[in-house]
Amino acid sequence: MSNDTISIAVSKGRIYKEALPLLAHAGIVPIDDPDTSRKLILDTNQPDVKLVIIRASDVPTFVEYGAADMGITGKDVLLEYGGSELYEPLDLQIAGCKMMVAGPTEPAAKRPGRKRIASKYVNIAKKFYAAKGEQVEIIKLYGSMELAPLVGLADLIVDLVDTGNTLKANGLEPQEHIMDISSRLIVNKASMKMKHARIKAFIETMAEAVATRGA
Ligand code: PRT
Ligand code: MG
Repeated sequence: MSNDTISIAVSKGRIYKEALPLLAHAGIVPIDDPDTSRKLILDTNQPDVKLVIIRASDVPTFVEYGAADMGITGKDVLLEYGGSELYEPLDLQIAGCKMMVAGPTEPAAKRPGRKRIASKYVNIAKKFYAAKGEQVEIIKLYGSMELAPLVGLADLIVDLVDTGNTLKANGLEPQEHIMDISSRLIVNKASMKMKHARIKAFIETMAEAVATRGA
């Protein structure tokens, strides 16, 4: 992105919706609506601030490579991404949920061999079971994790849980709490240097918005 523009990468959906009031507090109001517009770069009321609309899991990549100066994404995505070439200055305390192990309410007969865990979050799952010293087989899925125990693909899943309704509807229940998840503000390292005053001011007003909201 050009030097006189500040760009913020954000996924549409719940993170975008919950970030809007915080951005508004920082004086940033998008002009286009990502639900009705096909634009991937949204103009805002501030001519030099743009929102880049991308998949949640692509946000760290865009920010690390400087395709966006900053980004807003879930801690789950950041942990799974793994790279350390990003600043993570602020917990925005939005899009909250829990990373959990879940399994059938009525477990099927035990299969021989290692426990199988299906997840989109293979790195988080690996780390969790390694820390427990438990040898498991992790199976990578890209969605509909809840299905895996129902069809005998896996014994358990590692997934995000909010209300627990999705688990319940599929005969599953939460079993172990891995960690709390919320969305974070991330910043490209070069942008932090080159656009320091503006980014610092932005982080400060966003921090203020988070504090005000929590009060
Ligand atoms: O495009 P893609 O599908 O990859 O992204 P997305 O549509 O999932 O993005 P979006 O906007 O939904 O944001 C995803 C981010 O929101 C995650 O990375 C988390 O940081 C955060 N978040 C918070 C959640 C949830 N809560 C959540 N409940 N992401 C997903 N869920 C899923 C959950 O896994 C379950 O399948 O929503 C379903 C409903 O949850 P229950 O427990 O309320 O039934
Ligand atoms: Mg989704």
